[in-house]
Amino acid sequence: SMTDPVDYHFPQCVEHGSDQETLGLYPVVERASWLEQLLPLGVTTIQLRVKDLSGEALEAEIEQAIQIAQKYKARLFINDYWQLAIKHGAYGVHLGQEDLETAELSAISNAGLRLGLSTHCYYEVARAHAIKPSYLACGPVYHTDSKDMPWIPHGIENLMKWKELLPDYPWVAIGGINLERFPKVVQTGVSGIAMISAITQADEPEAVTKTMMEMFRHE
Ligand code: TZP
Ligand code: MG
Repeated sequence: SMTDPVDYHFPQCVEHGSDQETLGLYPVVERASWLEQLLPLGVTTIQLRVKDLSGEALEAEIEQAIQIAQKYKARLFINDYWQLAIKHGAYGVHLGQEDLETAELSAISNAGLRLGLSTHCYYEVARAHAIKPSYLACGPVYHTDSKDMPWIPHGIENLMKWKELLPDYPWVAIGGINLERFPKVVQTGVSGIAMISAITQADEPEAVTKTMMEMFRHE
């Protein structure tokens, strides 16, 4: 007989339905030292996305990021390394669809960690929905130079469409979002706005972060 393949239900990251709490400005960074730089400014959600370390150096970076996030009571999502995220007690894990082939979703959910999933097209949105993650990320909204992407940027229009299709998830917008585009993205009503280069390549990362947090608050 056919059993329901969908038995994953991840804890939500925010009280859904409450507009009090959103994921907010969501910097994606490659080193733990960024957390010490950004979390004191009031950033509440952040992702550690390490692509160039392995072994002890990788684990040390993850452990350090988790410690800093706990100190500032921020939600830290670990990209890719779900076992290390579980081992060291991160708030959550962020995975791409390709990671679904190997990640043990039940282990993540049993450990009480949140799960964020990337989606890039309608099919991936449907597949992600079957897993019932804690949030859905939609990207790239605009062209990005930070990651090779075979997808045409969605623009605000598709982001809105998908968000309306599955309104019960916190949505996170990512890809090419900078200070100039930020207000437009805020207006879509997404829960979180994620970025790499607009913060990590900025001349004054703290100033940019503060300005964007202010824009989010005043929407
Ligand atoms: N996933 C979709 S777009 C993207 C990722 C990891 C890169 C975002 O980087 P940037 O610099 O904010 O465009
Ligand atoms: Mg991945």
